[in-house]
Amino acid sequence: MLVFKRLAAVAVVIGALAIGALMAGGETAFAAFGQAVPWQFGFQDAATPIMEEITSFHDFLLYVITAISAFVLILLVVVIVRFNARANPTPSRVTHNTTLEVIWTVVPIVILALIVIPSFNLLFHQINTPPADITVKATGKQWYWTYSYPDNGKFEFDSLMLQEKDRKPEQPRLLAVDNELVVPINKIVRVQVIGAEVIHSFTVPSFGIRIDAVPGRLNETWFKATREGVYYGQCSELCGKDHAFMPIAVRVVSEQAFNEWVDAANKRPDWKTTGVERTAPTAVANVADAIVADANQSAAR
Ligand SMILES: [Cu+2]
Repeated sequence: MLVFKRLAAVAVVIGALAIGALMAGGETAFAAFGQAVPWQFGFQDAATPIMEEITSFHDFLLYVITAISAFVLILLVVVIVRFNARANPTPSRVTHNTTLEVIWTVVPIVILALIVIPSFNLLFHQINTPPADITVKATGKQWYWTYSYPDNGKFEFDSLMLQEKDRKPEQPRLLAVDNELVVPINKIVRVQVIGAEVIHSFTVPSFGIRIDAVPGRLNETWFKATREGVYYGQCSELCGKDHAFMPIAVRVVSEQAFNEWVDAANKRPDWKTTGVERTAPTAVANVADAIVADANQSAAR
C-alpha cells in the first residue's frame, strides 16, 4: 500500500508541475511570435497555412493517442483488479477468441487509415510547391547563411548572427542577424536550399519548414507567410563548431516595402554578384569563443 501512496504522491507532483507549466506558457505564449518563449508548451504560433495544417494534424493525433492510452490504461486496471491471484484464484484456460482477434486487428487498421488521410494530405501540400511568386536561394555555409534573389536582380548577401555588442535589447539573443531574409506577405516563396561545404538545415518553425542544405544537391521547399513580422529559425543539422550560432531570421513585409527593399538591395555595391569580388565575411570567426567569453564575463560579475 505504501507503494501506491508514493506513486500517488509522484503523480500529484507531476500533475501540479504540468499545470504550472501550462499556466506559465499561457501567459507568455502570445508575448512574441516567430520565436520560442520561456515555458512554451507546444508549437510556435503558425504564420503559414502549412504550419496551421501541421498544428491541427498534431492536435488530432494528440486526441487519438490520448484515447488509445486511456483505453489501454483502463484494460490494465481491469486486469489488475479483477484477474489477480486473490480475486480470481482459478484462471480461465481460454487461448483463442476469433471475434476478439478480428476486432483487435481491424480496429488498429481503421485507426491508421484515419490517420493516413490528413498525414498524406499534409505531405502532399508540403512537397508540391504551387506556382511561385518569388524564389530565394539559401546557401548554408560554415557558419552563416547566404541569400540570393534570382528573380529580383543580381545581388546576394550574407546573414550572420549579431554579436552581443551589436545587439539591441529588443533583438533576441542567438537568433537576431545582421541581414535578414526579406520576403513579401501573402506570396508563394520558393526556397532553394544548398550547402556550400557540409550539410546544414534550413528551418523556420513558425512556417513549418525544415529542409537539409546538402552540398551538390539543390533542395526545394516553399512557404506563404500570412502575417508580417520577424520569424526566427536555426540551422538544424549538426554542421560543426558554430552550428548553434548560424540563426535564420525572415522578415515578412508588405509588397510595397519588399519592392523598396529590393531596389535598395540592388543598389548596394557590396551585395552585387557581378563585376565585384565578394570577400568572405570577417565576423564569422570565433563566434563561439565570443559567446564563451560573454558567459565567463557575466559569470564573473
Ligand atoms: Cu549549419
